[in-house]
Amino acid sequence: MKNFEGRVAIVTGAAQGIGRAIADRLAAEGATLAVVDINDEAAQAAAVEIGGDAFSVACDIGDPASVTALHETIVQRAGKLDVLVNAAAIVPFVPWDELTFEEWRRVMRVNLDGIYLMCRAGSDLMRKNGYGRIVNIASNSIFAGTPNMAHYVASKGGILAFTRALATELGPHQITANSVCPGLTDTEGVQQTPHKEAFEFVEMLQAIKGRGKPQDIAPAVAFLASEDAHWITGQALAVDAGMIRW
Ligand code: NAD
Ligand code: 4PL
Repeated sequence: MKNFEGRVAIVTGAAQGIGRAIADRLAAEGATLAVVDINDEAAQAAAVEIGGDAFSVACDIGDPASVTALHETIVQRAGKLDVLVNAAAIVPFVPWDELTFEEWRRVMRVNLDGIYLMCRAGSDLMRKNGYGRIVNIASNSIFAGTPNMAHYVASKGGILAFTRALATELGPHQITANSVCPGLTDTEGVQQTPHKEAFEFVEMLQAIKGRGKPQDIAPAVAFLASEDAHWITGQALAVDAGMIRW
């Protein structure tokens, strides 16, 4: 079903991993897709692979000027914004004893400041048409208290709470805001960290066995980003084979 025909969507972090799988899914369902990532080369390659009218925009979501420029480009290239999926983040592995304030700030700048900047600019654009779907990617680590990423877990908890508040602010404009909380997922990013050793451990806690892939996360995001989800806002959905329950 072409759920996103005539819809313009931004997916951040779409050069690889979970963001890429979400971009693939929305484009396959007809969205005009902006592949947004700080990794310009990989974002360009992804947009070419996705094909159709997908285009890439290089953006550092933690930089206000970069986010403003991105939204100007969206207006020029697509004329409006219907869907914003914030998947870009830093996924660190830093034991507590090694966690410095500098490292804390590095992660907060992207994972929390970046979400604010994208939602600020994105929702201002959506309001012009009185329609919008925002999906922010949090993590089930906020329920599990996953080790070696206290700053990341804090940033993701911030996303969950912020998204609840955002839903209240944007409801009057027919814009929904929800978060999705993936469990450990096999991505390029995770493969570059010791988190890749944790798959067997999380599988033990999952109701459904197996190793989470980006393609396991994308359908839940696509649903919350669809017109059908108009009566759902301020919610958080765990997509982790039943590892956590709430
Ligand atoms: P990844 O590291 O494979 O990909 C992240 C992408 O974000 C990269 O392409 C990177 O270039 C981009 N990015 C980083 N900083 C950016 C910035 N400042 N501006 C723009 N783009 C930037 O990550 P992933 O594993 O696919 O994770 C995607 C999302 O899912 C993240 O929000 C992550 O926190 C979340 N998540 C991942 C897992 C997991 O186990 N992989 C679990 C739960 C939640
Ligand atoms: C359970 O979001 O949710 C490792 C790395 N383990 O990034 C995550 C779990 C990781 C997670 C995450």
